[in-house]
Amino acid sequence: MAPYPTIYRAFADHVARQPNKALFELPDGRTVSYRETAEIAHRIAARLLADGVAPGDRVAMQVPKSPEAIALYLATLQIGGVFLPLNTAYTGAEMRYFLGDAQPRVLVCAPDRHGDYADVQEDLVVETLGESGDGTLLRDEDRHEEIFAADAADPAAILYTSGTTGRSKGAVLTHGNLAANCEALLEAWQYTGDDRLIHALPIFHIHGLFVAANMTLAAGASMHYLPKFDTEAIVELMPHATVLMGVPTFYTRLLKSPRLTAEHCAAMRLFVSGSAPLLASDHEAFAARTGHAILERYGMTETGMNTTNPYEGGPRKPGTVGKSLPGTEIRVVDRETGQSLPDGEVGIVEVRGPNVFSGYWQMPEKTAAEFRPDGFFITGDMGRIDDDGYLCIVGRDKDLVISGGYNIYPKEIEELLDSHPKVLESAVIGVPHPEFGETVVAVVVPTPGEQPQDRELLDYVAGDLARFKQPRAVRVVDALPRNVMGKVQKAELRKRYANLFDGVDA
Ligand code: MCA
Ligand code: AMP
Repeated sequence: MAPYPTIYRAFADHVARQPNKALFELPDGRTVSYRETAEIAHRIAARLLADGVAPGDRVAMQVPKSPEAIALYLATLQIGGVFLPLNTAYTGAEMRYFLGDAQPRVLVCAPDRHGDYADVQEDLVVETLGESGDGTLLRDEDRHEEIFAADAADPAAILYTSGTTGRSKGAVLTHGNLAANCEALLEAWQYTGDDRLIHALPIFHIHGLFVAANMTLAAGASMHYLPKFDTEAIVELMPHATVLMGVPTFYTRLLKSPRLTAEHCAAMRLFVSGSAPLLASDHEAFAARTGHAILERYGMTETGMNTTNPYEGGPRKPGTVGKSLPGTEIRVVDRETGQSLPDGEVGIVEVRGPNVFSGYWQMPEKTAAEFRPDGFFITGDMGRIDDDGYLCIVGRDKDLVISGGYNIYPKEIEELLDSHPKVLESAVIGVPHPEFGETVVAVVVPTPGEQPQDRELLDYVAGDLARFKQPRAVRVVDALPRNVMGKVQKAELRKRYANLFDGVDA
């Protein structure tokens, strides 16, 4: 029987067919071909095996973006390991949790962080990888070329997604999840080997890794690979590229560049937005300026991509996320009864298909609680289906803040604030922000007799929270608004502070 066509095998086919084609085009003009990428991956694979990685073992990565980091991802898939990418902004405390929970065999970190992790866990091998491929990971010349025969159901990656209660959960995605979602996206967006993607997203999330990079690897395309988002660098690349994938903040920022014109975008065929709601006004302003209707799609860590506006054959409607991808089913149900609702009514969005993850890492009860008996996954997003059958995300049932495309769970910040001796209790909310979509505000009730200052509270959380999670404003109040059940009314707080960042220069 032919082996399951994993993302790695699709990449390996392109290595065989077009070895000299550039996979990465770097800002300094350097290119890295398919063959060169495979060679780096084979060296990393040998090193990981020498470190004792067996099929099913986790390989964690917290490194700056580089072609070698993608090669590390590929090498992990090649040998049947489970890839665990982690945000470079995570602090030591955050990292300790992920390492303790996932128990990786190997952690690959930046050379300057080696000391932070060297003794964090017994049995953990700590390798280093710097921005230019330096570090211990690529020290040896040994190669390993054999491909582990992964099945569709075998785990390929764990991505952590925070929970409304308790700690973060690791979503286990299988080789089948990655391959099926990638295939559906290639078809939906007509993405081919002729495409040249502008890749400016981080590679520790679904968007930058399993949408942008996987599609490029599987199609045999090329990417202009930027270390991070940079408005002018992206505008500069547009005449040499065909596709951009980004979060809404990308588009808010691009619209500020006077060089963004229809003539300048003439070579581009597709602009994709996702990870957070795109403002209809940005959609319209972008279309007026460039002639391109941004294609908005909807996904989540547990499911990869679920829906997309059409590439062809229908309008790309601002404020909607389109229809389900081939092979994926979407429904909107009543929160309590789980019954499907008629089109037009708002309910919880549920999804079923080959893209939906296999479960949370070592949390069978939590996994069971998020699925209906008929296999639909409960997303926690609120939506409705419009007259044209397009899904509109109207809000979230889950207590989540999305800032610049990064997810932030209030619970984690509240627990930290509440542990401060001058804080009796706190509520953390997301409020509208002109650049990041939403930003974090902490509303704090002091311990009787205390008057905590904003600065001392912010300094207190700073050591344990990645910068993007830290509150951008603190409000000290006498009491939190509660409903009759005693539950904090966050909606009321969101209303109260809705205009806090009005007029902040986006
Ligand atoms: C950076 N900062 C942020 C954020 N990013 N603060 C809040 N929210 C953020 N997202 C902080 C920096 O630490 C810095 O703090 C200050 O803001 C200014 O940094 P700046 O240089 O302007 O930021 P940047 O580096 O340009 O980053 C902004 C960004 C970036 C380009 C929007 O956050 C980004 O690339 N976001 C994409 C996230 C993403 O890939 N999401 C997909 C996950 P200070 O100066 O005060 O120290 S969701 C997903 O995968 C699902 C499945 C899906 O549907 O796609
Ligand atoms: P994550 O947990 O990082 O996978 O983030 C997934 C969440 O991002 C979803 O559950 C949605 O709440 C949100 N999201 C992703 N894409 C969109 C979109 N196009 N519009 C609105 N919300 C989105």
